Amino acid sequence: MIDKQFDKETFKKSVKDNVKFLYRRKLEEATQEQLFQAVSYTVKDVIIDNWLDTQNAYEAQDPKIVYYMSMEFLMGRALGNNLLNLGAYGEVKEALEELGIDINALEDQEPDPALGNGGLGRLAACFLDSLATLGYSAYGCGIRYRYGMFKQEIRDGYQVEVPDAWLEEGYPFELRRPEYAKEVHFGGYVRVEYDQATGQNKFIHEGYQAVKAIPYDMPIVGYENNVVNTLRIWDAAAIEEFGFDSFDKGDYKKAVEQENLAKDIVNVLYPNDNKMSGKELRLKQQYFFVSASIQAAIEKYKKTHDDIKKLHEKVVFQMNDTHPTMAVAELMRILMDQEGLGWDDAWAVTTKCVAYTNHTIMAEALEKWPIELFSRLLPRVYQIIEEINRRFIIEVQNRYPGNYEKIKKMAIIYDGQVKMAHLAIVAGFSVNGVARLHTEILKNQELKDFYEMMPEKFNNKTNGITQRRFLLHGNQNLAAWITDHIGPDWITDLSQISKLKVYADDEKALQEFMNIKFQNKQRLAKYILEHNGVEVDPHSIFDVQVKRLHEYKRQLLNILHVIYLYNQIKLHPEMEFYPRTFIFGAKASAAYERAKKIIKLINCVADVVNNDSSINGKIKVVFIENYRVSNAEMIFAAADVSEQISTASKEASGTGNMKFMLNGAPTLGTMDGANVEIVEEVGQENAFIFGMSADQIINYENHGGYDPDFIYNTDAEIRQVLMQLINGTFSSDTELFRDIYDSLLNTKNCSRADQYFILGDFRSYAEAQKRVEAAYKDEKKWAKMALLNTACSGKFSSDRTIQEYVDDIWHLDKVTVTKSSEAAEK
Ligand code: B1H
Repeated sequence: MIDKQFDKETFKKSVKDNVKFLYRRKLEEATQEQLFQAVSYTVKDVIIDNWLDTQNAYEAQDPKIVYYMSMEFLMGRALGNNLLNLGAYGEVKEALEELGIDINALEDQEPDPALGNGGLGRLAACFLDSLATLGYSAYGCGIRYRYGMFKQEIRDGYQVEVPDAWLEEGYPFELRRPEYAKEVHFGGYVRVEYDQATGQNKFIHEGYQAVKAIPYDMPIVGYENNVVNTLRIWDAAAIEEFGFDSFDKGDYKKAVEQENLAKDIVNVLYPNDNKMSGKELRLKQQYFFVSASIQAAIEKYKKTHDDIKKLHEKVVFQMNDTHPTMAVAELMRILMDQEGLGWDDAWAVTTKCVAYTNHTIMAEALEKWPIELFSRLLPRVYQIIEEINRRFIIEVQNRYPGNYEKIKKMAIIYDGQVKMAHLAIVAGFSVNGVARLHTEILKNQELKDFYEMMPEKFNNKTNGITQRRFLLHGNQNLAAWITDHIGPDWITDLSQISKLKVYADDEKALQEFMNIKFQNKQRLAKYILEHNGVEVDPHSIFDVQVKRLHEYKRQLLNILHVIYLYNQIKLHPEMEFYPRTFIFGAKASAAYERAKKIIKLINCVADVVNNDSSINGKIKVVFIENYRVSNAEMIFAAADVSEQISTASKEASGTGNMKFMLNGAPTLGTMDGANVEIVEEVGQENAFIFGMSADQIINYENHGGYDPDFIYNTDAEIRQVLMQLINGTFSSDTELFRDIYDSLLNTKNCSRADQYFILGDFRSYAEAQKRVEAAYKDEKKWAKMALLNTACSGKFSSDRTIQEYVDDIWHLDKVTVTKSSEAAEK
């Protein structure tokens, strides 16, 4: 697949030329940053040829297009991934070596484009990779935040947020497309005018503020198939350049306002995971990218099609959670106010074009907007939502005559609020959850009323991850070993990885498999030494929990258990204990005080445990600073144990769980989210499952009866651990962790003591951890278990997930792209 542009000599020359043209320097004088830029531009050149070829193929074949609408795309670095997908990584690595450049160091120069928080944003990125690799025409639609997810620094054990200025040096893998700019309107009012000619009312939006949306395109390279799709993210600019023009007209104030509005909209990603922030600016962000994206989609459709009533035959909008749900009303607005359709025709098209994915049942994440704010910012869009709501309520009344409870529970607008999920369900032709258990909870609990009324809309799409980033790129040694044993087909068809099962009892193979794990552990140990100054033993069990910090994910359960083990070892120095390294990585939302306290607690425990010579280094605790996509790749590759310990029913799917499994780390987890399906694939005996079930948790939540105080009072060892939070063991300030302590008990008479059942699951977790230790001591047994996790991970490729979306929801056409250079040769 290596094409001519990657002829080594041509490549080397191009890099040298780029260094010269961009920086007026010789190769030997260039900084690492300059080399990164020069190499990236060379790579981009090649990509652009494929991009054009893809465009031509799409124009010729006119496939249906999916627009994946998402506030977040957590892309991670592009250089290495693009090279791999181009099939040029090996060649380029060699070429760079010949120039005296280390490709790893070069990759490390790239800032992580971190336009997302966690799972939801990373899922969007994996989906784009799979769509391109499977040859489907797709656009990612999002926002070009000037500042992405903050960088996390740990100072004195506390999280400090540092702005992520990822665009500072210029990002080489983006293309500004001012020719596709769109206008987006905010505020103002709607004037109704009777149109004599049609006998219909016209709705005219006036007195608004306008912002210009300018798209930047990022190439999404498919794996060795010449396909390059597009992630289109929007920047904002003032419509009128601030200048003499407006100054002379006395419009100075307006010009400044427009300038500021534009600057603010795309300034920064909201750093909340699983929590809605009810800020006006967030609503602006949502409408800004939704409106621009839909305008662009319709413009593109109209270039080659003349019947707007058939839009749904060529276009589908997938709404990544409710954040882009304005798409429903915006599409209606454009179809009616600009394309001249009546309500019924517009509704018929819209409801065949939009589909909705739900990613969470956490109450605090459900989007509800005050109607005051909504109608003021988006008067026409609000008007349309009111009409959708009015018509929907009539439907509910017809279906359930006299049942006002139903209206109360199902209305889109109720209690002065717009409920975005209700709008998405009413207008969407598909509503999907992200793992089987999650979809069942949606159907039977959270969205029960909607499921009863429109069961045909509901379906499950269990999440997946791209094996190309999280194995082929992140764990290159294992990838090579797998290819040696079963061939390379797993790269584009992960179900093939089950062929590894024949090696489950092959001692040589198991030994090699574990040797690779050991090398990856050494690599991580080196990183930890460099970044944390802590020496960890790669022979110890690497027990890893990396994910956003949230109480429902229960990092607190993990660290309380570490304290418990520490106490045990101190009390029984002679007891057998296999050395463990507990590795954490997590960002807490900047305003989430308790989450930040838990980070501090982990670091305080680390300080005490790591420096207590009496335990002979049996336990080490490490908090990896600034967990992000680039270091995640290395961490998954090095993990022995995958901690997936959320309170059952709370984690919709999880995707980190799949990345660990792919890299041969058994799951220590609850029966939550996709863990359920992981266990189904790998077998109970190759996972460590503990804790209450989702049913039990939901039952407690609905009927009460859970009493953490009883556990505290009757279990002395748990009580000791909790006491240590407030008795100076981990901080001389005995008040420091008081809030955490209080959150677990009824001391403050709080109604939801231990909301996440940490004490309730503690003993079960400790027992599961004992099983982990016993299993790990049996080297052969463990190796087999680890290998089987990799071998059984086939289901969890995002290629499988995307194919299901295509078959059941999107109905896209597969496209093949031939290189124009190859075509010309023929
Ligand atoms: C997930 C979010 C989320 N679910 C609101 N919901 C946000 C909600 O900024 N906000 O307002 C941001 C993110 N994120 C995650 O989605 C789930 O917790 C995971 O379980 C799931 O694997 C992931 C992808 O489906």
